[in-house]
Amino acid sequence: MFGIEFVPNEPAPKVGYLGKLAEDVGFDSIWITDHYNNRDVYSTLAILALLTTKASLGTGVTNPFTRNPAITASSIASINELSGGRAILGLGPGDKATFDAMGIEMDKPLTRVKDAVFAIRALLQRERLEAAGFHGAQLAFSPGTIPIYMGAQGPKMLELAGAVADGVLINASHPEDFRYALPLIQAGARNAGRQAKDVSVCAYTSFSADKDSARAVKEAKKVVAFIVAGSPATVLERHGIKMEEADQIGKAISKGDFGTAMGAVTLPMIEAFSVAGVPESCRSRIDELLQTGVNQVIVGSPIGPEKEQAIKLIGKKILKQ
Ligand code: F42
Repeated sequence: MFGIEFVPNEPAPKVGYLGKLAEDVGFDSIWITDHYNNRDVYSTLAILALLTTKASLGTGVTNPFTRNPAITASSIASINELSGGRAILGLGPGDKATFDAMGIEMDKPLTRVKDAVFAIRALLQRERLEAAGFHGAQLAFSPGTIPIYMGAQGPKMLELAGAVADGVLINASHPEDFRYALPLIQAGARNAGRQAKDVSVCAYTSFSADKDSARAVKEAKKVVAFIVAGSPATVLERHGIKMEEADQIGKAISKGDFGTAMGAVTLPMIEAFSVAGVPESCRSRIDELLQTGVNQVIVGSPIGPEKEQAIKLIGKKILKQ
C-alpha cells in the first residue's frame, strides 16, 4: 500500500491535478496537511473527491485545538459523502509553532486527542453527544463508516494510537524509528484488549526521488533542515546527531537564513530523516521499512525536485516493483 501527501501551498485545482496523477500512477491514498497558513484542507479534499475515483482521501493531519471535533465530524463526513465513502480522518495533537502564532494553547494534547477520537466516532454514528464538554451535539445526516488514523510520534501518543485508532501516521523515514514505535503501538493495543493488526501502521516519510541522486538529496535538504531543528533530543540521539548540529540549523532557520540551514544538513541527517535518491535506493529503503512491520508508506514532502515528474517516476520505478 502506498500513499502520497500534499501540502496545500498551491491552489486546490493544482493539488487536485497532482492527486489525480498520483491515483493514476498507482497511489492508494492521498493525504492533505492542515495548517492555518495554507489552503484549507477540506476544500482541497473536496476537489480531490470530485477528480479521483479510487484513492482514499485523508486529512493528514487535522487536530482538536483549531477545529471543534463536532465541526471535524461534519467536515470529514461531507468529504466521505462527496467521495463515495473514501474518506479517512487523520487526527493528531497539531503543530505547536502554528498554535503559538494563533494564540492557541496546546493544553493536555494526549487527553484532547483521545476525547476527540471518541467524540468524533460517536458523532459519526449519529449519536447525541453528552460527554467531553458536549451538550447534545448530533449530526443531522448519516456519514457512513470513516476510519480514524492518529498522527503520533511521542511514546504516549503512540500507545494511545494502539489503544483507540484504526491506524497511525508516524512522521519518520528510518527503520530505527519504527523499531522504536511498533512495540509501543502493540502494547497500547494489547492493554486495550485489541489486536495489533487492527491498527494500520503508516510511515509518513519525507521523500525525494529523482533520476539524479544529487538533485534528489538537495531537494530533501530543504525539508530535513526543518525536521532536524524540530526533533526532540531523544530522536536526534537515536540517529547519532549532536544537539549542537541541530541548534546551528535551528538558529539559521529562525533568522530566515535558509541557505546556511540547508548547508548545515549532513548526509547522516538525510539518511535519518528522509527517503532520498534514485528510485532504486528509495525502493530499498521502502523495503526496509516494510520489513519492520510498516503497512503503508506515504510519500511526503518534498516528493522530488519537480513534483509532477517525481510522481510519474515513483509510479513507474518504485510502486510497480
Ligand atoms: N501537524 C499539523 O499541525 N498539521 C499537519 O498537517 C500534520 C501532519 C502530520 C502527519 C503525520 C504526523 O505523524 C504528524 C503530523 N503533524 C501535523 C504533527 C502532529 O500534529 C504532532 O505535532 C506530532 O505528531 C507530535 O506529536 P507527539 O506524538 O510527539 O505528541 C506530543 C504532543 C507529545 O508531547 N506527546 C507526549 C507523548 O509521550 O506522546 C505526550 C504528552 C502528554 O502526555 N501530555 C499530557 C496530556 O494529557 O496530554 C499532559 C502533560 C501535562 O501535564 O501537561
